[in-house]
Amino acid sequence: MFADIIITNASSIATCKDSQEGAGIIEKGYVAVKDGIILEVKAGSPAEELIGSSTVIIDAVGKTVTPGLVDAHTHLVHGGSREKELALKLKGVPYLDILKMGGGILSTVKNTRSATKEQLKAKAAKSLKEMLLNGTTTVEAKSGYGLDFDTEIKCLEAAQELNAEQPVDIVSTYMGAHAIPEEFKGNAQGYMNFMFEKVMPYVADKKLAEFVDVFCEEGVFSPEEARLIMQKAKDLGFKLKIHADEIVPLQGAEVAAEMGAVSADHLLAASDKGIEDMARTGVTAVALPGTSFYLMLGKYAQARKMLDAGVRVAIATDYNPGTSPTESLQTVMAFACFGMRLTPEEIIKAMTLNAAYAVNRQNEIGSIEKGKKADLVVFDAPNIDYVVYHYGINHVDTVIKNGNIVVRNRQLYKEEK
Ligand code: IZC
Ligand code: ZN
Repeated sequence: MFADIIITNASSIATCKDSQEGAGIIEKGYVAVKDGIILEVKAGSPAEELIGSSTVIIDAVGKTVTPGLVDAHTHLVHGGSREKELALKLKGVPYLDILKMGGGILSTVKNTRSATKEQLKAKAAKSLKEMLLNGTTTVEAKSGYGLDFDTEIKCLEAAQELNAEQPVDIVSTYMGAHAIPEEFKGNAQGYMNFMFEKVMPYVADKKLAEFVDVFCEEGVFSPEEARLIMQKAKDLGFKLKIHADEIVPLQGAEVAAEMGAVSADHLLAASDKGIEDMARTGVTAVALPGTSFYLMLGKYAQARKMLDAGVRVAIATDYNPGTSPTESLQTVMAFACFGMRLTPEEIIKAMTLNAAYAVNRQNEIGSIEKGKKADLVVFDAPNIDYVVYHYGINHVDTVIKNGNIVVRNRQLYKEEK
């Protein structure tokens, strides 16, 4: 059988297979793709039978091949930006105080409500293009900057339409429980009833999201409220995520385990018991070290401790206008290494297979193995250590999505899906 595409002569291939130690590195090998699926990944050179007259050969001499990167936590669709809060942050005003003053998330809510769906799509499309050029082939995208019915639906529809219009796959999450809107100020129960009765059944019915996420934090949603929201989501058939123990320790990791969440995200203030509970119940931890850096928290999630406890750890950008304004997983690799002290092999696995677990796509994407989708990145770097070490720039040379070349020589190659 002829392959459609063969990436040959790769210096290094990080297969990121579950069964392998570290990132399952193959030195000097090739990857063959047929009909959008990975056909073979091996050391050495491809057999003659694989190469037909129409086979596209990509010479990866001196380069590193990895699975397409999976960004398992973003707030992709939103209006406006928050660079004006930088001055306040530098004066030492805490994130939760800016939110209390009606800034923070609530200022992005104003900008998102006043934007049209087309405007939101145009802004998000720019981010998706940036992501693709930086090696991201699947992205999780949360709503949560609308909070009212019309704007939440507008944002989820924008994500759904973008999913069909460009190459990056989007996994949608409804996050009405991101903040309590001004119109329900002091009435969390009223806002929850509104989500339960009006928004969540509609989102479920129209299949606008797979996941429901809750911001469990002091002054936002309490663990008791998070449980109620997660239970309602489960009853409607959604899978669960939770922003847990980001700033104040509230036993969010324990709530994630108890409710059967697919992932718990942030976890800077997670307790030892919470970490044990996550390991026991198979909750994937999503660490967001770019956010720790940007909030100047002076600490990171205890990713090493979680890994040692047997928790699957993913790493994502948390791309959002308030606490992590970057689309680049490569930028976040630096914080994961120099902040959380993870190795480059641990980091690439956390941004591929483990991230695929965090969005429930582990059977289709996240590793280079026969039968998985051909989502692949070729980095212009001799090994994965080099990508992390030479930080602050984009090393992506080529991206293959669903077996199609979408980035080549650092440029967009073909835009259709
Ligand atoms: O807009 O501040 N933590 N949500 C929860 C955020 C940060 C995003 C924001
Ligand atoms: Zn977030």
